[in-house]
Formats: sequence, C-alpha cells, structure tokens
Amino acid sequence: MNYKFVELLPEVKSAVDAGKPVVALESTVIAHGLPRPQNLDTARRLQSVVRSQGAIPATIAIMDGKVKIGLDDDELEILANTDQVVKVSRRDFSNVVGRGLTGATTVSGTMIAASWAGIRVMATGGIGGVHRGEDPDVSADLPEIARTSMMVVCSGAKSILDLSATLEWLETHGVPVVGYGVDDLPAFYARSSGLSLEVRADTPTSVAELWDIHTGLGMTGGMLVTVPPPEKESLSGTEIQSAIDRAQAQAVTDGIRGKYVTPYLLEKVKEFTGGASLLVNIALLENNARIASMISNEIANSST
Ligand code: PSU
Ligand code: MN
Repeated sequence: MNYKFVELLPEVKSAVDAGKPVVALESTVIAHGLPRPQNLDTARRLQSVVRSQGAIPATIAIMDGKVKIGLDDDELEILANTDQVVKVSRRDFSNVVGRGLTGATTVSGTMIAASWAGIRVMATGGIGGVHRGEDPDVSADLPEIARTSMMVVCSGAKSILDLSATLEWLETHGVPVVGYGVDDLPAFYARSSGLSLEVRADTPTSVAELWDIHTGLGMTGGMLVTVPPPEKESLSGTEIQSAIDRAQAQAVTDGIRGKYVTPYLLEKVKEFTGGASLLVNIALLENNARIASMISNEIANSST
C-alpha cells in the first residue's frame, strides 16, 4: 500500500504503534445511512462513546481523493453535510482517489483501510448481505469479511435482507459468526431473526479469546460479532416486517438498483415506521461502538 494515497490521523497512528485499543468506524452510515442532522450528531457521539471506553476512534473516509484513517470534526461535518459523497466499497477506491473525490466507506471499504493501519476491530450498525428477491444482489461487505482480518461488531444484517441466505453465505466462506449474549442472529431493528447461531460469547473477554484463537490458527478472514439492539428501542419482528415489505415493493416500482437499494430501503423503512427505525438505528450504533471498544481493550490487553 502506497502512503501517497493514505493519511493516518496522528492520534490514531500513535495509538496503533503503542498497541493501544483503536476502533474503526464506517462513514457510509453518516453520509447515506442517517438523515441530517442526526447523522452528524451520531458520528460525533460514536467517537465519544469509543473514547469513554478508553479507546481511540478512527472514522474512515476519502476526503478529496485522500484515504483518511481517523477524521477530525471538520471532516465529519463535511461528510455529513455534503451532497456529492460517493459510497465506497472495494471496487471504488481507485476511481474516487484518482478523481480526487470525497467518499464515505461502507463496512467493506472501512475494513480495507482500517487493516492497512493495523486496526483489528471495527463497529457498525448492520452489515450488507444477500438481498431478497429475484436479482442476485450480494453486498461487497460479505466477501470482504471473508478475506480481511478484522473483527466486525454489528447488529447482524439489516432485516431488509435475506438473513438466512446471508448466514449461509458466511458459512460457505468460513466466517465465524458470534452472538454477543444471544443464541440467535440479531435482525438489526429486532433482537432476534429466529436463526440460531453456533457460537455465543457473553463478555468482551470471551470474544477477545475467540479472536486470539482465530488469528492464532492462522485464519486470514474476519469475524462477525453480532449484538442485539438495546431492548428499549428495539422493534418487534412483525412491526418491522410490514414496513420492510412495503419498502421493498416500492423499490421495485421505483426501479431502484445496485448500491442505491440499501439507502433507499432504509429511508422508506424510516418513513413507514414513523421514525421508530431511526431511533433503533442510532441506539444500536452507539451500543455496538461501546462493545467494540470493550473488546478492543481486551485484545490490546491480551497482546501486551
Ligand atoms: N447499516 C445502516 N446504515 C447504513 C449501512 C448499514 O444502518 O448506511 C451501510 C453500511 O455502510 C454497509 C452498507 O456496509 O450499508 C452496505 O451497502 P450495500 O448493501 O450496497 O453493500
Ligand atoms: Mn449491492
């Protein structure tokens, strides 16, 4: 990797060099996943949640063609309030860097840049997955988790996706999926998808132990740690399902395709749940950032 294209925030660099806990945060959720002004508030909140656990946040994005590992407050503001931010997954890096554009990284984009910097843990809301319906749309997040060594802390995959097919995909490609304090895969807005997982860990220490064994065995890919959304804000499976079904039908009618599908569905689901989905989204993002920080503390401790 050529550092000509990449810039590490000094605080992030010194934390990584010193073996201190660092948690990477994605930026697509800021630019495309949440509405204004909650997007900027949440981006700031996530950074302070990570700090409150004694870890260093590294929000990742591409600013004017430079891949930034760690964003300052001005940069967060630009991402949150600019209209022309490109959504960046693996395939988009060369184009966005080459044309000097500004891009927000998805889970896959974030994993790539974070791993360049030696960061091992990232937090997000939900990962992309296998979409429902006829079109075989599979998120670039999945192959990235299979190939890049990174712990991804999330609330499972969004229930706008085919969760069963997503879990199958992860199994085929050898990605361990851990339920954090739960036996079932969380469904992002709802605490359970009804799909059971083989692995459960109840504490940050036990997640860190699993990670230690995973890497110790020479496994090259990532690990998915799935945390249910906080009880208070979570929605029931049926409540969210009807909103999703409506959103899905609308997306087909409106001819939405490719990378525009996820942001479109999120926006429609918010509308159809009267904003309740937004509250869960923000609550779980914060919760996941907190748990990722605790895990990254454990990983940092165990390697010193
Ligand atoms: N979860 C959210 N909001 C989001 C996303 C996830 O609550 O905006 C983003 C993440 O960045 C994830 C991406 O990596 O959606 C997946 O997009 P796609 O399905 O196009 O791969
Ligand atoms: Mn897609």
